[in-house]
Amino acid sequence: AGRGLVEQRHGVVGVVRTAMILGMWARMPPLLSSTSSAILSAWRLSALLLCPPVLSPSVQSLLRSVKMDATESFRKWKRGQKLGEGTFGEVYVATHEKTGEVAALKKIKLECEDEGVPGTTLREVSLLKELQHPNVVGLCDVQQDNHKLYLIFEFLDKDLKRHIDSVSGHLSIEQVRSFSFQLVKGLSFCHSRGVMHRDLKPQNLLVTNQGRLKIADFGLARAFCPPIRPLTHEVVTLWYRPPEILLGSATYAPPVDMWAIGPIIVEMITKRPMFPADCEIDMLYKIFRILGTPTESNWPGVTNLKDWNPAFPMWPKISLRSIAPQLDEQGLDLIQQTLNYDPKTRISAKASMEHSFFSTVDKSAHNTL
Ligand code: INR
Repeated sequence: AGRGLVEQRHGVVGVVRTAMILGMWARMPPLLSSTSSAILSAWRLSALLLCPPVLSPSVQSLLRSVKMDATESFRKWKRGQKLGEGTFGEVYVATHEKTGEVAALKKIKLECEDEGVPGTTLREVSLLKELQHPNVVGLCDVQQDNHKLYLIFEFLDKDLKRHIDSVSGHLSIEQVRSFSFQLVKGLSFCHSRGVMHRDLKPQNLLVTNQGRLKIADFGLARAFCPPIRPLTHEVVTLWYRPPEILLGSATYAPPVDMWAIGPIIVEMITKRPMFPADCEIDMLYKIFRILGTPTESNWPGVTNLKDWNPAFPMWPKISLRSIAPQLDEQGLDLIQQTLNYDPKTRISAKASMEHSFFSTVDKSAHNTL
């Protein structure tokens, strides 16, 4: 039953139907080590390559690369120390057996492990491989092993949360400006390719000691469909979630990602989360207490949202300056625009790159990988 829901949420019902008719073709068989299984796998893979209605050229090329992995070096990456736990699985440091390169290996938990990796997942993953930008953590390799999927990413020293905590005193305004610019630049690139993040937070922004910022965890929501419950006891953070989602809007659009930019910038400035809520209603009320309770005049249609309650208390708006006093006028204006209640008029990633807060950023300095 879960599977049907997942597929509807992916919006690929048509493809899935075709795939169901084709039965086994839709799911990648695991790559097995014994020769006969390898031959059988190779045969099934070849059959998949001849199946144009289901597979796009990019998936076909991914399948070819997976097939190569099976015959050449089966396990190229050696797993090391655990780095953390994300929505979709555990992340480890990994080293390449031959070259010694260091990478981050993400072990993906699949919903129906016994059936292999769904073709739709592989398609999304192959699209992610093409999402290459200096401010997006690159997906370098995909490895499949016994019904498990491993994604190999670029490795960066630490995440922004750890970085903020490790700095004694405050981050300099120039560092905040530079990180913020790199963040909206990476986001603008992904949005222009039709890929949304859906879960931006300091924990999945990776930074280097050289001041580079790259967004991690991009597009995985579409590829794997977030589990309803977290994988472990870890709590899914609500702190960067926009009001339209909290009020029950079912559609994720790029403004969802833009909302998170405001609280992330404020957190870089103050070193504390802007909306540290412990449940959805607490989250809504924490937003309302700062930005004022939304109304039909600043957010047309808000009262028709599924979880709008006419009994919500009416709070007045307070000045953002009192929230982040260290921030200049331009910075406050950018935050105000990312926290615009109406998603339709919220600033876009592309427009925010031109915002006056970034007028002093050396934009060419951010262009090298
Ligand atoms: C570090 C992480 C360094 N690097 C945690 C971490 C602590 C210190 O998660 C990480 C990653 C990395 C990472 O270097 N590359 C990636 C995480 C992720 C993707 S994801 C890629 O998708 O957020 O789990």
